[in-house]
Amino acid sequence: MNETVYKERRDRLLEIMDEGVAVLSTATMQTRSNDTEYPFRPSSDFYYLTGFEEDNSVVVLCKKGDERKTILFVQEKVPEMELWTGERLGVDAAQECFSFDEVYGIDSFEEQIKALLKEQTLLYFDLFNNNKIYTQLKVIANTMLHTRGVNRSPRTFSDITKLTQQMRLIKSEEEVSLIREALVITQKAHHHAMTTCQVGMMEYQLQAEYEYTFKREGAYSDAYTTIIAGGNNANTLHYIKNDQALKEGELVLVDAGCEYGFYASDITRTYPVNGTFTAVQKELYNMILGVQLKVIEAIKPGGSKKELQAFSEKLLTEGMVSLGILEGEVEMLLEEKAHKKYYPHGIGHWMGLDVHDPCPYSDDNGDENLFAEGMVLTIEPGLYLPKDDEKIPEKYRGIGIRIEDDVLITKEGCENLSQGIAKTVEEIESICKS
Ligand SMILES: [Mn+2]
Repeated sequence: MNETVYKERRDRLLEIMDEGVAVLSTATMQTRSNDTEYPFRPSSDFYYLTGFEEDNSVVVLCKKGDERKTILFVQEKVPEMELWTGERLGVDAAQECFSFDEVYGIDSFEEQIKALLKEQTLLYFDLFNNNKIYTQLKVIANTMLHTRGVNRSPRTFSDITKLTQQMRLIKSEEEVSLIREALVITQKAHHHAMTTCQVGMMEYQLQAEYEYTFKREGAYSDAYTTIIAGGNNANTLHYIKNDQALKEGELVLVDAGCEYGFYASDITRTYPVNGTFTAVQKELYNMILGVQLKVIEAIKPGGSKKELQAFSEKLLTEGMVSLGILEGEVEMLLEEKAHKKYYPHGIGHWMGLDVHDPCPYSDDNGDENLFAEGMVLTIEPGLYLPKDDEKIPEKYRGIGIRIEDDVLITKEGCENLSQGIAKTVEEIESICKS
């Protein structure tokens, strides 16, 4: 994205924050074991405001009277270090390439921040993160508080992520294009895996087909750990062991999406291991698909996730009654929450820089955030029918099905961003057999 996009976001944040200093650190490198580390990924809020991808960096925004100042702290260039870990942009180039008022080496953070906090009483940072920068801030604020001669020092801490995550709720066109790019790759991965899937294959082998496509097509990585759940494993919602064999006559539930340009995609498809749905599987699958399509159709600006949740619960309960999975009056069953046993999760979630974008679902009064143009969410109804549940007809036991798409709220209604990914029984069977 163009650098001006990030500058505009910083300007917007400066506009909505109260007078004070805001500090956001990027993520820190995480140890995997001994001296090996996980690949680095910037923290989403930091990236959203800076577009800067290197670790060991911090952004500071200052607001005082009419004065505004933005500062980026970066890892300085150290040639001996670059031999091992690669070239860094460094202070001078960062000053040139990015439109911050000032850029400094990270080593001067403490000294600089002390000066900036003088005569300021409000300090914004990520209150719920234990990053060392934030710990350091609290120590500095405490020292200032107890220093004779300092009249004003920050004693009010406020959560910066409340503001950034509110901003992240509405996606710009550029952000939506990155999600579309991610979905192009995720579509290829699902279709490729459907053609590769066969009886006897291990779940991790099918996972490898997804990861292969993600990497081959230039995705940064998967946006979350891929779930490959054959047969009854689909009834464990966050099944990521992926170490069992895929069996004849069973379905496989795959929840997989790549991350592209740091934007997520999140798609679940459930398809037959051998390429052909049985009559029973088809019956259940089409019921859930019908629900998913109706829920998507109901999405429009002014609507809410709560409404969609209730709608999906009603439709799935009706479906379960018609198939004999639940017995009784739909209204009664809904009241007793009988459906929760087989549909225990939400209809969807915000998606963006994070697969579960941490944007608010309600405001400070507890009122729901109503849908508006530019919001992106997933729609993922599912039913999970454990193999040892004797309350349900035997033919359905051991089946778990979820169907998930990524949807953009538009001016008129919504656009299913992942509509190109095979979803009907006919489309899936045709790709599985090709
Ligand atoms: Mn999801």
